Amino acid sequence: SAAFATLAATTVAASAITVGFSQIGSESGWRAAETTVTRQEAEKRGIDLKFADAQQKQENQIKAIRSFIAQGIDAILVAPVVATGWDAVLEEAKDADIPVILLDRTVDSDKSLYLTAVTSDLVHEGKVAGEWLAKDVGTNPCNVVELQGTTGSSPAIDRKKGFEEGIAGHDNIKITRSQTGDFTRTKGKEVMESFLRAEDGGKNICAVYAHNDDMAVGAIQAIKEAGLKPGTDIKVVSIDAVPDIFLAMEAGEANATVELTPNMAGPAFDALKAYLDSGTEPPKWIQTESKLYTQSDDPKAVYEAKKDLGY
Ligand code: GYE
Repeated sequence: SAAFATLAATTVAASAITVGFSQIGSESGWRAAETTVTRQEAEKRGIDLKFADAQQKQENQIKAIRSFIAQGIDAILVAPVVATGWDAVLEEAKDADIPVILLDRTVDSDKSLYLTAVTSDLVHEGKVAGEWLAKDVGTNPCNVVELQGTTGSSPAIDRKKGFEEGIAGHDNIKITRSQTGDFTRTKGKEVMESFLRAEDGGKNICAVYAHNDDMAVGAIQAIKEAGLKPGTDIKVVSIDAVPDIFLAMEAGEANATVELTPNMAGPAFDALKAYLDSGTEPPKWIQTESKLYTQSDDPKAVYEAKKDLGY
């Protein structure tokens, strides 16, 4: 009947939801793309997205989440900068019946404190990078320097572990130095410069493993400034698959990367909708794909395909 149709239309309009997103900051090209894509995915679905940039600080994320709770919004997305210290604020969201979805990084809190986590298999990514290197160097000796992500973040912990698994059993490959570059180009370059100085101008380094492409791009710059050829004198392997690493690959200056999709929000919003509409509980982990790219994967074409996607 007409009355029913009106009521249904009203219900649809009233069901537009508000979601708070506590983003880490803008340390990397990948992070910038995730922010852009999250806004696009929200807009597509008519979701009102409240965005909070934490400038890399957990305390700012906790404040933002508390403010979302106080506003009584419908759900919260959070990309947790570090893995520990979330229990209290997640309990508060739970007490307020506001579902929380983790994006791209995990926490060490009890799984009952969040609805789901949309992330890649961060250990697997590191393992793929390590296995690529092991295959590439064969039986030649290889000293590796490692640029770690943000200290205490799940990708830094897991990508380190995974890489070590990937090179396990290859006694010719050794990680000789490992330090954080905080997922940024600037720090990646700085730390690589200190590694090069400490290792006879780089002569004792066979490869650099960076926990993200941005640090790899910084390291490539440092290697060039030291008078060596990145990609040949020192192999470069990293994670994310941002457009700039494909330019470096095309130039022969980067060797391999493992792709991380910046679209974590799409699957998160889909799971949220099913949950809010019909109470469907998503799995605790929604895993995104990881794909290895090397110089033989037409880096120029990949660059062209990716360059306008929000990076
Ligand atoms: O790889 C890196 C970033 O949390 C998995 O964070 C993500 C990582 C990503 O800044 O570039």
